[in-house]
Amino acid sequence: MLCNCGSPNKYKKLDLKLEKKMIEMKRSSSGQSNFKSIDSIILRFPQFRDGFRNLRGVFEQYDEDSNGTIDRKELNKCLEELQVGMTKEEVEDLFRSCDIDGSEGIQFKEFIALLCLIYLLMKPSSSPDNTLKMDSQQLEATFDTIVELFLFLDKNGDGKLNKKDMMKALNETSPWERSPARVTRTRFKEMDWDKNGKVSFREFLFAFINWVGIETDDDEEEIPDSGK
Ligand SMILES: [Ca+2]
Ligand SMILES: [Ca+2]
Ligand SMILES: [Ca+2]
Repeated sequence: MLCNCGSPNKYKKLDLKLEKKMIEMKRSSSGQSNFKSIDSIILRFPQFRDGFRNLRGVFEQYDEDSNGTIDRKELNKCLEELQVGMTKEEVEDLFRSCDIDGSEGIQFKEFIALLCLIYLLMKPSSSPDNTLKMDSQQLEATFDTIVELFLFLDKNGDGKLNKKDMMKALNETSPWERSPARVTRTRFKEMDWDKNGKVSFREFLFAFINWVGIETDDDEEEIPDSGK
């Protein structure tokens, strides 16, 4: 999934939009956060997993030919039904920026990220009706929490995570307390695909989905660890 390693950021526009959004949200959050530490986040992983699992049905609904991939045609239909008012260009941008394995299609994991980005880009909107028509409060809560977590980690509120903040956050909590700094450095490198020294929201989102681990559906007991 890290095939974008080293390639220049082709989706600057989308990432800039997200960055702005994050800065905005950080400002309006007035520094309040429900998170005290990474520990409190890990405690909520089962909730995240439930939220992601519920999305499986949505994914299958839009994957009309059931090939495990949502192609452009299927995505267009999906966005139409969700009443996402995006231009063709925006949709293409979104499609490519979420198709991170370059498979020319959106797999389940990429779909979660895609919905999260749409949700964010549409919020808050001028018209109250113009929100993602997912009819899922749980899903919105999941996405809101991911954003909250990002804002929690973004100490200086510039809309991206820098190495220092990440290392500090990861080191100051018990699961990583005894782990050498090397582990957190590796984790940071994993997140920062385009190697610009910062973790953007999009990079963070994919890392987070992996971190929560949607592929461990059958294995409830698995404890997320810092390895990998
Ligand atoms: Ca399909
Ligand atoms: Ca893909
Ligand atoms: Ca980066």
